[in-house]
Amino acid sequence: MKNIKVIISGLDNAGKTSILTALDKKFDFQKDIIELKPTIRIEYHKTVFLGNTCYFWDMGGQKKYREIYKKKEDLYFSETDLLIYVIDIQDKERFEESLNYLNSILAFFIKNNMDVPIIISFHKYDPELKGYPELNENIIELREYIIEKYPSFQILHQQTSIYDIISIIQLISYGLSIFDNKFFELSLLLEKYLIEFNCSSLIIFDKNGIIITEYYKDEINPNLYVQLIELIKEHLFLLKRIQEEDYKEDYNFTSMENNMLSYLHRLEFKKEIFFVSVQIKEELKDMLLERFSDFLVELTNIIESLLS
Ligand SMILES: Nc1nc2c(ncn2[C@@H]2O[C@H](COP(=O)(O)OP(=O)(O)OP(=O)(O)O)[C@@H](O)[C@H]2O)c(=O)[nH]1
Ligand SMILES: [Mg+2]
Repeated sequence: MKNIKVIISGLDNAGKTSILTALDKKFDFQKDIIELKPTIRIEYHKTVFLGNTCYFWDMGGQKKYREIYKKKEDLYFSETDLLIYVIDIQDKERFEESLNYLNSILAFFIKNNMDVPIIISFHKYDPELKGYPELNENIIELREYIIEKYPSFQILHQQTSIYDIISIIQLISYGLSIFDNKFFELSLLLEKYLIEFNCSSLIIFDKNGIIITEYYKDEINPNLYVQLIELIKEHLFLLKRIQEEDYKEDYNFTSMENNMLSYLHRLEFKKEIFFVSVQIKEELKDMLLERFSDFLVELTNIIESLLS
């Protein structure tokens, strides 16, 4: 069992606390305060993911705080396992300031030979803004700049908005999944069974609704995608109910539009609970059920090695 320290940084008003609040509401993250001497109170949010306890440090981004962190860098930034850096992509005027702040954090990591994986959250990418070319160009530019400037870091990125809860879940899930290369094996397994079941999507959640791994059909059309998002939302909702009501059913089929079915399967393993979520055409249901136990055997093998 490991403790994972995740720093969430970015300028004031970037949306860090909002991101964590969205997660708290949806899942059972526990909120707490760490008293850090001398003056600052850092709020941290905690969850357990695959047997590891993850602490998310919400680092207030106002200038006066940034100056304090700078003075006591060791206290705040040492032993960081993952940096999530949030940039408000609607606030072009402050891109430069934000990149400077990112630079000062990475300078600390470089100075101390810390090989910290980084996820950049291009935040406030609200659903209604997705079609704006200027916004998308800004993101590409920022991304290229960052990747070019810091070739020695492993940098992932994700567009996020608090109005798109899936994007927030993906942000956290990608972040946590880079700690173990067995996730790669899981991804291959999902790819294999996606083809075998001929389904549209295959997703594994932990009991808090954090995505452990996911796989989608390549040629997913926009209609299907909207349905898929609805399905994930519904499954997260169901997950929450299952937790609250101590629901014991092992699976649940729900009919969706266009002869599609959503299937949620509960898997209990070494006292940990996982969920497999599948979106599939109705006529393929029997075939799915026939082959599902083989899939579960292979899945359990990998999860076992992840938990050990
Ligand atoms: N449009 C939009 N607004 C957002 C989003 N996320 C956060 N906001 C807004 O941005 C403002 C700042 O959000 P906070 O979460 O307080 O920002 P913060 O990064 O924690 O700021 P500091 O604590 O000062 O560092 C609030 O008014 C939020 O409602 C988003 O995805 N889209
Ligand atoms: Mg905040």
